[in-house]
Amino acid sequence: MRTAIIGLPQVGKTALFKILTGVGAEGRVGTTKAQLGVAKVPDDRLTALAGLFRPRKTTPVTLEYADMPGLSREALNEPSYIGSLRTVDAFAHVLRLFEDDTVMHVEGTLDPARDWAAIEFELMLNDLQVVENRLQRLEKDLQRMRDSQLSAERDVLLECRDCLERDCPLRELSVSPEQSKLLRGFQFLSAKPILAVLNLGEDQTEEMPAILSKYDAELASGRRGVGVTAVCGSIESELVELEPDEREEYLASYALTESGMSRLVSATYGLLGLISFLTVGDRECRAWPIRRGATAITAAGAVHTDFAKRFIRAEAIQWRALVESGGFSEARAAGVLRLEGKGYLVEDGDVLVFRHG
Ligand SMILES: Nc1nc2c(ncn2[C@@H]2O[C@H](COP(=O)(O)OP(=O)(O)OP(=O)(O)O)[C@@H](O)[C@H]2O)c(=O)[nH]1
Ligand SMILES: [Mg+2]
Repeated sequence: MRTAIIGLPQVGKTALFKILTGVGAEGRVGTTKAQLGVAKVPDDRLTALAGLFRPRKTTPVTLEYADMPGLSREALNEPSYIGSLRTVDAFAHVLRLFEDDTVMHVEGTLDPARDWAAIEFELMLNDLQVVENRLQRLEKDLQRMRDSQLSAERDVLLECRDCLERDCPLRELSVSPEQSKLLRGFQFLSAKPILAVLNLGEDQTEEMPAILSKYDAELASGRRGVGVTAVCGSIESELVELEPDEREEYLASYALTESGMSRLVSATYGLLGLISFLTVGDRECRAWPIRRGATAITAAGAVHTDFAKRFIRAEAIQWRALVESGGFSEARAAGVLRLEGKGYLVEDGDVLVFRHG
């Protein structure tokens, strides 16, 4: 799962990318290629389970992030830039709220709502071009022959065009599962889930809750596929230099509780429609990503293809019940360990043991 960090020039994308992934990004000025790195998805449940099982290894879920150069109309005309945007699963759109006289904002003034709209506009404009090109071809083809598949495609593309012309991103368009299949190959930019990342100055942390709710109402409320989170890049970059036990104190001095990076990654995860199940043992405790609504057999296949092929049953228990019981045999004795079949809908935080032939 890959998320592209996008936004106008000089809003703090690369700074956030470095903190998120620990990957340096020197010497990439002027390139339109994305830099890739991975971030761990923070998971207290995994920590608690590792406390119980004392495994040699603890493996969290990781998400891939791509640091993109500042998004401009020119960049959007660059095929390699567009290509790297099309293939991602989601966007994290960095919006600048921090003041810094040494690095001017491209527009001269700070206005996150304006910047948000500017990028949304570029995404939609690009999609509209793709839609119109395809529609032209389709009309020609449909004049020559009748084809129900092609006319279904034309119908849904007309709906897309209508939506875009109303200034409405494609993530808000309701389509049937069949239509959604027809659209998948286009990898429309405005159809991807997007997280607004408000990058605050150090002096704004006390107002963070108020700023968050303001932009949540303005950008995300009532909209599908949009999330809002706030970070403070400069505090976060200090934070990664500190020992874990010093972090809490440092955050508290800014009236903050949880690291903004943890919130950012968790928010991306939710927006991607992912939940985690866990596997445990004295060798490894591990969190696994899976689509919300996936079944036990899909979970088994994520761990090992053989587990899915020779699936018999899954033992399932919520992580907290397992921790509170103190182990599998205790949980089994207490009757809180369940036996589930292939079609069981995995829940976030389930610990699963696969029985296979
Ligand atoms: N005060 C402050 N400065 C920041 C913050 N984040 C980034 N900066 C500064 O802003 C400038 C731009 O940061 P980058 O992370 O390179 O921004 P970018 O969005 O990647 O820029 P482009 O890739 O050129 O579009 C740098 O000088 C950073 O030091 C922040 O949270 N607070
Ligand atoms: Mg950058």
